Amino acid sequence: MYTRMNQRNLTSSQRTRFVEAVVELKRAGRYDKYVRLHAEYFAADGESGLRMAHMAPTFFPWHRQFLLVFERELQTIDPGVTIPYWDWTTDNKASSALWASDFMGGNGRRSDGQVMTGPFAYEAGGWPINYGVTSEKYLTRNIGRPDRPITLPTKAELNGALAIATYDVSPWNSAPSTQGFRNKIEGWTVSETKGGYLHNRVHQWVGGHMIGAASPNDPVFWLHHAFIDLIWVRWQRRHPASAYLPSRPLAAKDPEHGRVVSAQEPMPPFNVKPAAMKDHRRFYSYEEE
Ligand code: CU1
Ligand code: CU1
Repeated sequence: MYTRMNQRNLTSSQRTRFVEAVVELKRAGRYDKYVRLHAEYFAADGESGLRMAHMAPTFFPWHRQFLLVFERELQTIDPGVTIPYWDWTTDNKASSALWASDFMGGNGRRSDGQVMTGPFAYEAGGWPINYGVTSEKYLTRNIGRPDRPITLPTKAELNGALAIATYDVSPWNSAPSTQGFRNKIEGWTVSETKGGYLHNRVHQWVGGHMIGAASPNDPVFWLHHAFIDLIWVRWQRRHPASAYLPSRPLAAKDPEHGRVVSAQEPMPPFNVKPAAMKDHRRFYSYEEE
């Protein structure tokens, strides 16, 4: 049992240890499989087959397991390291210490989006992009999306989503009309021109590699998703009578049959069911608890 901290409360040594463990995973050739795996399980509504990481109820439990596997591998390098979370309702500016040179590094430069400062800058030598949806070898960001400016989600927006008592609703996808908690947080309920809602808008706000299926190329991915995971925890506390849906496999005649996983079916590539992931305290706790 270990604790995930708010990134703003990490000591300077904790910041360094997290970064060093991540860079060591990359150096050892053990990082990029997470980028590939995330891309592989990023099936959209328009594609065929099972949807797992996104546009599906498994959005929360699949990412919980994904982070857990990554975190355990980080701990083989430094047993004291855990994934910090980034509360983007509070640390919502490009000037936040999150983006300092001893941690995530700064924004991409204007000409090509290349991140020039910090441990993940290409010039620093420790962070080549080996598997991307574009051909750049360097990490890119475009904070705030200056050509069509967007801001990070507010506390009021987050609270609005947390008030929804139903976990997810049919058709369990990215339909803008879908008003369940999962899609409200994941963010397909607001158009892309507005940056999407909560989770999606954070990916859009960071920009560069954080947009799209290969988003774990930017290590801030883990901090963003640790907060998404904490949001699920907050929602469970607020709605103790609510649970993961769908609770049972969908009927064969349901158009979503074979496309979404119910509470007691395994989530590939992991051999775990959503129901087994509901209590994070089996694995870790959050600093705010
Ligand atoms: Cu994801
Ligand atoms: Cu994400």
